[in-house]
Amino acid sequence: MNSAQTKPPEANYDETKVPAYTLPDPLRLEGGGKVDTPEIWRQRRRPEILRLFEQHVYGKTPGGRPDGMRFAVRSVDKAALGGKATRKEVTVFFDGREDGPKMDLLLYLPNGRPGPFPVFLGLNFSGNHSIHPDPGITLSRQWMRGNAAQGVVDNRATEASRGVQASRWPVERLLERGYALATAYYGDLDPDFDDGFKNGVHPLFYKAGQTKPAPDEWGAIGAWAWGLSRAVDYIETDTGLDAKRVAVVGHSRLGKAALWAGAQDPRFALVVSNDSGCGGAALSRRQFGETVERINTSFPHWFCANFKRYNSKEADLPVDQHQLIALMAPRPVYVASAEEDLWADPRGEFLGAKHAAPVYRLLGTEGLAADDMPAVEQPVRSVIGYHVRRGKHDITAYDWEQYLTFADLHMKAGGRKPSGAGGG
Ligand code: GTR
Repeated sequence: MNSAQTKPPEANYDETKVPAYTLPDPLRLEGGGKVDTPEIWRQRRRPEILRLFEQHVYGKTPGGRPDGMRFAVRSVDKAALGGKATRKEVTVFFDGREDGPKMDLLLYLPNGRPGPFPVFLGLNFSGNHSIHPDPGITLSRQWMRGNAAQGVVDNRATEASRGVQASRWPVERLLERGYALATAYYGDLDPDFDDGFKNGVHPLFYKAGQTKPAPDEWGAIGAWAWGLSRAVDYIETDTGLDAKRVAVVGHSRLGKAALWAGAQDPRFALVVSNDSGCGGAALSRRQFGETVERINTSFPHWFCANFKRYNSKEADLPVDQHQLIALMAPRPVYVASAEEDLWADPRGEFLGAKHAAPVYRLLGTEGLAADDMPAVEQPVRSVIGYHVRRGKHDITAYDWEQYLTFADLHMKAGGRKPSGAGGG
């Protein structure tokens, strides 16, 4: 194979070279009718858009909560982090079997305050032990991407891997501000390499004779999003946690997964996309930075096989990513970018948020209180929130401060609005 022929074209970083495009209208039915009442949105248009994302982008999730799924509390320490927190570890056995696919959830709850606590839930990249140096966290035994700097040896974490991602998880700050944290390693759901879906949770749902997902069935992002919903299944059973106030947060590929989880599962009261880029909050039609062809080439296992039809054919996509954000409506959603993260297309992420706003307005909320991209580190805190911070592709203390303040404003006090989450 001639790699020069198969290599996707170079990324565009020039705003003047963004092609002219027309976005699919979230407030127009596929058959052409106008969506001008909340009822038409809920009953017809929302399900239609969700199906289009399933069919063409992320793939259908073949099952919800599996029969036989069970939770086992593996450890509780009521005096973790010098007494500031209660740390819990809970294993979710997806089909009930000890040796079947499972997810280890790590939870921190604030001490010395009355619960039940609102929760920030997010998957992590490097194992639960990586989010904090706390020696009480069980070291993950799962496959990890090779990373000597993170103490990964032969694709397994070691003691040297503890706390290597701590800058991304300001646990004490969350606790101080009255939130619990729940996290799990994304590789528990599907290890992030292209193995034809032999490992991870996909085989749990194969029909007799099936060996890989059908072209319109889920890839890795679908599995990560599914795992986030299974974490909520656990949260619903824990009286220390407020299952009506769960914010799902994710960085980068896990921001794509957080958005897809929030779109499918209305139990998420608030959704945060941090630098999620292509296939996340950024408009695909802009073809700025990472493109559909590029992402499908580098990561053939992330989306459904049908998504590859749109390689270099963004204009043919029946949806664009503003409609994914609109699926959250009227629930609060926060999109964040980083100024130097051009690969993720900060302006495209802002426009994804902006073009979701008509749906939010139809449902009686303000939408996004900005017509133009705000200046760096000038957060917009309407029900659709947005900021672009200084610096690179990462999730930082600055980002978390904005999410905590946004959650205080839109989730902590009243919980979900009486109009209900965007469920149906
Ligand atoms: C990049 C990928 C992005 C983003 C990022 C990440 O290689 O191109 O879409 O997902 O990885 O997850 O850090």
